[in-house]
Amino acid sequence: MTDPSGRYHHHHIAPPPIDRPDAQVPSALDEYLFDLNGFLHLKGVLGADEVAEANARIDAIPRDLARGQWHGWVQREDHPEHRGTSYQQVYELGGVFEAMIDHPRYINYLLRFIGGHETHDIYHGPAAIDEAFFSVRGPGDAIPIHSGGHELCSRTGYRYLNGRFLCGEVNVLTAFTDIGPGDGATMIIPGSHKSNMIHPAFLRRDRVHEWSSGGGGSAEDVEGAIEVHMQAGDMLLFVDALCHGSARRSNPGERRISVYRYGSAWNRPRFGHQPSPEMLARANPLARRLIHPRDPIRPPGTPARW
Ligand SMILES: O=C(O)CCC(=O)C(=O)O
Repeated sequence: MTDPSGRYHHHHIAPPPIDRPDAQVPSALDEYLFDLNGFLHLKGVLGADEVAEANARIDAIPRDLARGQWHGWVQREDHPEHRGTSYQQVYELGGVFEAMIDHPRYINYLLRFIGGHETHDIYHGPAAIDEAFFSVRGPGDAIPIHSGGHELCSRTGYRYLNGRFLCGEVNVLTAFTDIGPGDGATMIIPGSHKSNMIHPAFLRRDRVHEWSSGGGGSAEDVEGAIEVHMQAGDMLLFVDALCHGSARRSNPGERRISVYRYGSAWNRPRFGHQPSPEMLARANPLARRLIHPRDPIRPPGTPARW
């Protein structure tokens, strides 16, 4: 409503442009629930054939690949085995993993929730992938509880102001196996991205030990944390500031997920991974900017790496 006196200025800025009009746009309810809870459960995004294809690409990686070693442009992450086995840069495996860089089911959600439209952030690009990894966990494996609004972290934090989101990092966690009770489900505390206080569970545990070799921990004893049960092909889209972790797997077999993390294009990738020249050459223009926001500028004649 216009103020007839002209005294008051309307501070609610216009909605941002939609970057991919051909792709799904978050509804008003999606935005309300994401703001309220810090996550959205997107069901049935990948079909059974896509899940099978992705699992086959993972199965092509030798199971004895040592921590830190490479399979083409995919690297096994060097973390303690009580968190299972993780492979970084899985979009390099192609197929479904490559399509997930800018998947039409969620790309507009990411760009809306990361925000920065029509601001200085956008000079760097629409957004960027921080890391893209696949995690395989067996019996006994888990990840401890971490994150939460109390951290006030630029990289992962949650913010909404004047009609715009400004999330530091939004994650797309995709299930490649069905995940139910005993399977080591992801655990979250709904709404904890806005928490002003540290959860007391953080204070009663040896956090260095539980993340270290010989340690281990899960989110199971954390009051308020709930398991997110998923069907293979479902996705959990959440702001990283949400307090999260996983249950410990007690069932036989494996739990398989991927996590693609996205943030502002002025970020750098978490571990410094770079896309391969082949990947850069074949990626569509938006996907290319998400994995490689900027080409370096050098004096004429200076050879680029690629
Ligand atoms: O493994 C999970 O279920 C949760 C993943 C997680 O904690 C993370 O991506 O930071």
